[in-house]
Amino acid sequence: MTKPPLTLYLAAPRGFCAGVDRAIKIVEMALQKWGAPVYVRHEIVHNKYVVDSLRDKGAVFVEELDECPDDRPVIFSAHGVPKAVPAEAAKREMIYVDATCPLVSKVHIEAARHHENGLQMIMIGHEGHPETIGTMGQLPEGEVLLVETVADVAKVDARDPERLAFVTQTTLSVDDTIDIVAALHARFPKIVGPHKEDICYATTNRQEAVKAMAPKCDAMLVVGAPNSSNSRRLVEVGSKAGCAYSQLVQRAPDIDWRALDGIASIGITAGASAPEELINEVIDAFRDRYEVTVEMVETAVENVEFKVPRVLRVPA
Ligand code: 0K2
Ligand code: SF4
Repeated sequence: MTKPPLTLYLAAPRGFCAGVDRAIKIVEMALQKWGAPVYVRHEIVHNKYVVDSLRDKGAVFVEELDECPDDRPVIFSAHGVPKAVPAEAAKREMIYVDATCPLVSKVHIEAARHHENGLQMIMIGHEGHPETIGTMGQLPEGEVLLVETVADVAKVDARDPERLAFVTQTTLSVDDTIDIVAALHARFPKIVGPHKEDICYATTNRQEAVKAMAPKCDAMLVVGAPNSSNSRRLVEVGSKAGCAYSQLVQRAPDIDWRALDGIASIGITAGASAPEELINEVIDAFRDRYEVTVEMVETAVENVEFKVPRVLRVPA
């Protein structure tokens, strides 16, 4: 039977970012250095395939430090942790390695600096997300006010409206955040913050590529996990940019072929925590059913790399 033709648009950049790559390597190096088991507090990155592969090599994933024994190393995930977490690990004299992405750590430092200058902080982020918990947890309880939407800005109860600063989660929707930042500036003209926001290069680039790709596609799939904030934002960006059927899939078996019936083009991208193996698995599933012509939609070239410490340092 002849296969129907299909144009497969492939977004670039897509998939792993420098922070994810570094975090995974840190777990692998820790396993080599200390042997199994090495504990990891929270999924090192939000991807089941990555977590399962590391678990197979001897990593043990837990949500809280009190689930770890004192005498085994523990790694903190790429999303960052509240200050109390390394403090507790140090108190228990544990070996710990912080795999927080350097771009998240940069936001932690910004928040601490504003606090030292006596400014009250506002964080634009998603409630309950580990990165938001980690960034807010850099300062004492109650010092950071969370804002999720433009509507939340009106509800901010500032100690002194003239002494405020803001930071953001690194994986937000660029366009939604522009609106929230504008609302903050409108209500608090003296608010201090980054030039635009703290959204990282990888989040920005993946959203830009989707914006260029979505209008060409009959449907779009984002390879990524349901708990991956940056992946979910790509689905939203795809829908808003003109591709009404934009869906998240973890792996090829998640594809709803019936919903794709009759398409002539498909767009494929992946969140920053989705490995290329899974993207290839999805592409191969299309090749099985269609006569595929791949067209790249490249809006940026990334060459960011974060150094992994050559020798994992044990904190003093
Ligand atoms: O996008 P999320 O913050 O939910 O996290 P992941 O899907 O694990 O992607 C890596 C980003 C980690 C920190 O920014
Ligand atoms: Fe770092 Fe951005 Fe990747 Fe998060 S998405 S790990 S902030 S590079």
